[in-house]
Amino acid sequence: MPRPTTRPLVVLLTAVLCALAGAAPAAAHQADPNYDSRLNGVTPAVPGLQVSILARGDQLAIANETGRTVEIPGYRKEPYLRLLPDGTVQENLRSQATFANRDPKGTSPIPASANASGPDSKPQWRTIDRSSRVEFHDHRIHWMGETGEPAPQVQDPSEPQKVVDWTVPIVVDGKPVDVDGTLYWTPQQAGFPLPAAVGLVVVLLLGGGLVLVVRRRRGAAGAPAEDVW
Ligand SMILES: [Cu+2]
Repeated sequence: MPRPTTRPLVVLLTAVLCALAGAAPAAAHQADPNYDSRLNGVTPAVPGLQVSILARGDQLAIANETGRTVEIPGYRKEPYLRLLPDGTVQENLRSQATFANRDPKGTSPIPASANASGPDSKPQWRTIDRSSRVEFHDHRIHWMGETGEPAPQVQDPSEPQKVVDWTVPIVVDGKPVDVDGTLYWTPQQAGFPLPAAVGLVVVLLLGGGLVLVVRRRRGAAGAPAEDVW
């Protein structure tokens, strides 16, 4: 009878490593891991309005089950996004924010026609979804500086601390609603991102445990304890 081989173990470890490698590009789209933006609340609370922060502040997500219109103004108070009661989600092609929010650093080109300013400026709406939900990047809720660079408010870069409170004003059924949160400095170990460190520990533990299991089995079967790795 052939000896049990370590092939299934190698397959398992390879799968774990591939999963970790696959996670890396997604992580690259997240906000700076040295910062964490957290939601404090929505004032006044609106039944059916769900607000959340994704990927440490990279995206703000708003779902509208209020049965009313939810409007999200841009940085110049111009119409930027709106969620209609029937689930339609639209962006204003005349809003600077529509283009400036397409990348985290705000460096996407902005067409000259995106020059709306103020709440009464004429919008040009484009339907982008019908899911009652929108996720967008907002430059007010995250760190816009270089990755890993501490904000001026950070006294001791080795210690986590609050950086700044932020507010994103929105409008529900014509009435102002504030989305409030706080940006925190959350220093990571230099040069070695936390997810990679956690992944490495998992792989080492798995690998160590499997070697032990294989050796014990061989020991029990009286097989020579040679290493097949
Ligand atoms: Cu930004």
